Amino acid sequence: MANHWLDKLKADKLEGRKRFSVLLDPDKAPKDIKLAHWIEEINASECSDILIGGSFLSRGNASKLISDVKKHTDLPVVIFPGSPDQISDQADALLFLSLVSGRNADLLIGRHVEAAPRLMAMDIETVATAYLLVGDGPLTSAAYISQTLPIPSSKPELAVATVQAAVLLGMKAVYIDAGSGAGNPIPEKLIKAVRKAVDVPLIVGGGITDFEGMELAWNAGADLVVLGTVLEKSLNFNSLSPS
Ligand code: 1GP
Repeated sequence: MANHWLDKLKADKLEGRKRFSVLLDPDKAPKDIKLAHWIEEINASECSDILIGGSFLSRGNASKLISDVKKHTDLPVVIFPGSPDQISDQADALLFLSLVSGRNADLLIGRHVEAAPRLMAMDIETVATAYLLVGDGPLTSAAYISQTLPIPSSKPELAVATVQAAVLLGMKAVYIDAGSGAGNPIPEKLIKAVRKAVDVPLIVGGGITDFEGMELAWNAGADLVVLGTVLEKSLNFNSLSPS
């Protein structure tokens, strides 16, 4: 399977074209007409990608949401899977996440073994992605559900060693996440340190709520910034444009 999505991300990285993605959580995304309206708004914005997934789904159906979203947009739809049941061949790409900040074997390689036969049989681009949870604030859903400790945000050297190991293992992208709705986004210093350490596309998310936050992450070295909670609360792109 060709690496269309990753190649585009790399090309934009080289050209310095910064991207941002909306993250749709299947538990919280609207349905039917309201979803169509949302996607229209997203299409009309500067948003470059739509990520779909969640670390904990109580009722949402990721596959259905992916098919519904694809009906209304030409933007790349990328799966950000919390579990193998969020895989769908309707998406353009899937972040094949390994939670390298943690020591939960199931999330380092176990779920991947369960998912691999289905992924190999599908026509979907999979992007081996080093996924790091970072933060010291209140426990996030991602940290709780994964039963892992995040990397302390004041320890960029731990994040650096982790992404270096991941790249040596062959991972093609890095996603540093403060967790959905985090009180504090990833600190600039840590993003800069990771950016300096490895040359693969860098995705940053968690707790970013406005254009200043996006700009700070981009300027520190993020290639793709992810926003979920702020847009779930109100799908308003005004605060996400330069003032
Ligand atoms: C969470 O990085 C994403 O995994 C987005 O976080 O919901 O805080 O924007 P927010």
